[in-house]
Parts: sequence; structure tokens; C-alpha cells
Amino acid sequence: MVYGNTVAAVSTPYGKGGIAVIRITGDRAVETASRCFRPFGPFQLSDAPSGKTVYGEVIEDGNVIDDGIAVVFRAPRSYTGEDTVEISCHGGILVTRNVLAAVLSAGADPAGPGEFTRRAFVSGKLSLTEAEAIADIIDARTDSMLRLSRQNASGRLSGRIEEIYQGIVQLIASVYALIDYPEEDLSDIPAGKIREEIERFHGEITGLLTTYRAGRAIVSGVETTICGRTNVGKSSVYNRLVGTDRAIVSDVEGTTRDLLYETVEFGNVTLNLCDTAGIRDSDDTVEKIGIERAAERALSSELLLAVFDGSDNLTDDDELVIGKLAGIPQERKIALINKCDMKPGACREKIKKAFMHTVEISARTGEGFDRLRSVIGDIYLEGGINVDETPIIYNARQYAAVKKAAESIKNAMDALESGFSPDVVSVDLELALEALGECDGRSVSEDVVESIFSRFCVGK
Ligand SMILES: Nc1nc2c(ncn2[C@@H]2O[C@H](COP(=O)(O)OP(=O)(O)OP(=O)(O)O)[C@@H](O)[C@H]2O)c(=O)[nH]1
Ligand SMILES: [Mg+2]
Repeated sequence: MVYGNTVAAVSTPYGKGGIAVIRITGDRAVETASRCFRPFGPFQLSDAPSGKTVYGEVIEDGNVIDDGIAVVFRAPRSYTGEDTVEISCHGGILVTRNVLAAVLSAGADPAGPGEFTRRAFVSGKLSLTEAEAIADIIDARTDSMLRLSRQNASGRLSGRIEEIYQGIVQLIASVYALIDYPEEDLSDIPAGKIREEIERFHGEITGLLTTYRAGRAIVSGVETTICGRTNVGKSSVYNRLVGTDRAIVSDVEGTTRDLLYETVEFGNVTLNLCDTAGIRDSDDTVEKIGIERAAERALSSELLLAVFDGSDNLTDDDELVIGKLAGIPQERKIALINKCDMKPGACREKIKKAFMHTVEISARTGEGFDRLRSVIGDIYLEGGINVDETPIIYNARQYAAVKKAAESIKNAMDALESGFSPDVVSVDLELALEALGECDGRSVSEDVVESIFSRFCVGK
């Protein structure tokens, strides 16, 4: 893609709306817009100050297509960092298409997916981490996702990574000073302190890495399966978490057969929930398939909510469920002792032995769900990571880059430990720097940039 040419696209969603916005960006944005937009007032677009709205009409071949408002944003004070004009017109499908056609015939090329944001990245307005966060703002399905992506879009994570990056730059300079002038203490960091500093950066980077679990739980969601024998109230728990009567609930054993999926926000964590068929020894062909699928899904998911009927005694089918889940680490399963609105049966002792996390709930009254929320929060948000204040990694690409940096720093630490010369240490530190540079796009390949911006829609 060649930058510098002037491109345009509709930046609002396709469809009927109050208004639509056509965005034009590039060196000749103002000139192009002036050819197809005739102001009613005294201001020509070419003289309009940045941010001033100009009322006028869109024309093509002398015909008026629509009236609307144009705003000129002059470089670098625009979204893309280039000269940009935004024309707001009436939000009809046809009228919007015609306004775009007028802009294209006035000399703009059609913009590709994410091209405006990509230009912002190329002109240094945004780091790659911030650009990715903008795509996440658009994709956000829950309030927590939105809060997190907004923070990263405004540079919280990039800022933190930049601090560490600059710290390592200084460290490398000191190591080089040590190599070049071993007799003199010319560096900012004294020779005796270098090891300490490397350890400090290692601690900071690993600290950042640990936020990934929380970040992923918020943004991608935790694959969660509700399992248990028939009639314990799995679908009732599912419905309460989803907030609607999504699954059929009945006192007939074996009601649910297919897997049902919903994504819900529970506390700050996103759960990709799956309701499953009750596990029991069944002769019914269809139910058997459902049970197989339930077991498969349960074993492959990240979090299991194993439901038991707290008003009943433990049955053979419950024991079967406990047996199937025995190999799953305690951090990945929670026993929900349901129907606590009823007189308790004798099942708790064995359940508490088999599960580290148990929560008494009633899917009927909603009791115990606050406690469940805090148990899940403790597991995935490290007991209360502050989503609003902590820089959090939630994206696999950024995680991989920071992890690579942590490994290189660890190698530098080990090299120092085994008595290698400072130049060996500096090579590892350089590698750490390069890995961190991948996060914000400083040292990233064109292919990676391409794949990131292909996530965006045309017009963003
Ligand atoms: N009292 C009481 N009854 C409940 C509670 N949760 C579920 N039930 C009842 O238990 C019965 C079974 O509920 P479901 O949610 O269909 O149970 P399930 O585990 O999905 O059952 P299958 O799909 O057949 O495996 C229904 O009659 C529910 O109304 C609860 O918390 N308290
Ligand atoms: Mg069910």
C-alpha cells in the first residue's frame, strides 16, 4: 500500500441512519473535498480552520446530491495524522453511496479496511498496541472489555511498556560503557548495580505477563461448562447467569441434550458459557450422544461449574461426575451445591472432599451467585486486579512479545550469573528490546501489521 495518496470511505455503518460520515484523508484531502463540496457561507474549505464546521452541499458534475456539514482536520491534528475532511450527510443508503461516489470522482481512491487507523499508526499517532485496542473498542461486547480496551487505546499498556523499554535502553548503554571503558565508571548505572537492574526489569516484565490471565478472562472470556447429572439444575443455573430463560428447564430427567452457548459478563469476567446434557447411564441413543458431547466439552474447557442437587443425597450418577472430573486441577472447577432454598440432603461431605471451591446456590432464588462471582473473580483476576488502574495485557500477540522479552532478560541474568562477559549480556538485552518493540510496532514485520489492520472494517 502506498501512503500519501488521498483515500475516502464511509465511516459509519452501512444502512439507514440519521447521518452518515464520509471521511477523506491524505495530502490532497482538502483539495479533493473542495471539488465536490460547495459551502453556503463565506468560508471555503481551503481556508477553514481545523475543526470548524462548514455547512454546504455535495455536488457531482454540477448536480446537487445532498446538503451536509464538512469539517477539516489539518495534519497532524486529525485521527490519521494527515489532512482529513469529514463530510456528514443524510444517512440513507443511496445518498451515502452517491456522496462517496462524488468524493471518489473528485479524485480520492477508495480506502481499504482499517486504512485510516493504519495511517494513524504509520504517521506515529498510535502505537500498534493502541491501534489494536481501537479494534477491540469496536468489538467490545461487555462493559469490562470496553473499559479495558479504552485504557489500552489511550496508551496505558503502551506507556508501561515504553517505560520498561527506555529503562532497558539505558541499561544497555551502561553495559556498553562497561565493555568499552572497563576501568572508568562512565555509565549511569554502576557496574555493581547492573545485575540488580536486570533483575528489576525481569520482575517488572513478569509482573506484566501475569496480567494476561485476567486480561484474557475479561476480553476473550473463559470457556466455561456447566456439567452434572440430570435434574440438578444445570439449565436453571445457565438461565440465571444468562439472565433469560434461554434453556428449557423441566423436572423431566434428560431435558437438555444439545450443547447451548452464550457469552455473559459475570462480575468483571466474561464467561463463554455452555450448558450440557445431564450425565447418567442412558439407553436413549440421542441422549447418549448429548452425554458424550457434554463430557468432551467439560474436559476441554477452562472452567467447570459442576452442579449438584443440595436437597438430595449423592447418587451414583453424581459419583460418576465426580470421578470424571477427578483429574482436573482444582483451580479449574467449582462445585455448585444447588437448590439451597430447600431442605438439605446428605451430599456435602463428599463434594467438599472432591472440590476445593464449593458454593451453595439457589438457581431459583439467586442466592449464592454473589459469592460465585467473587470466587470466579479470585481465580481469574488474581483476587482483585484493578481493571481501571493496572496496565493489562489481553492480546495474544502482545503477550507473546512480552514473554519473549522476559525470556531474553532471564538469559541475560543467567549469563551474568555464569560469569559471561558483559557483551554476551548486552546481546540478550538487545533481544529483549527488540521483543518489546514488537508490542508497539517498532520492530514488527509488514505481515503482522497487515494482519492486524485486516481485522478492521472499511471506514475505520
Ligand atoms: N427448588 C429449586 N428447584 C430448582 C432449582 N434449580 C432447578 N430447580 C428445579 O429442578 C428441576 C431441574 O432443573 P433443570 O435446570 O432443568 O435441571 P438440569 O440439570 O438442566 O436437567 P437436565 O437438562 O435434565 O440434565 C426443575 O424442576 C427446576 O425447576 C433451585 O435452585 N431450587
Ligand atoms: Mg438441562
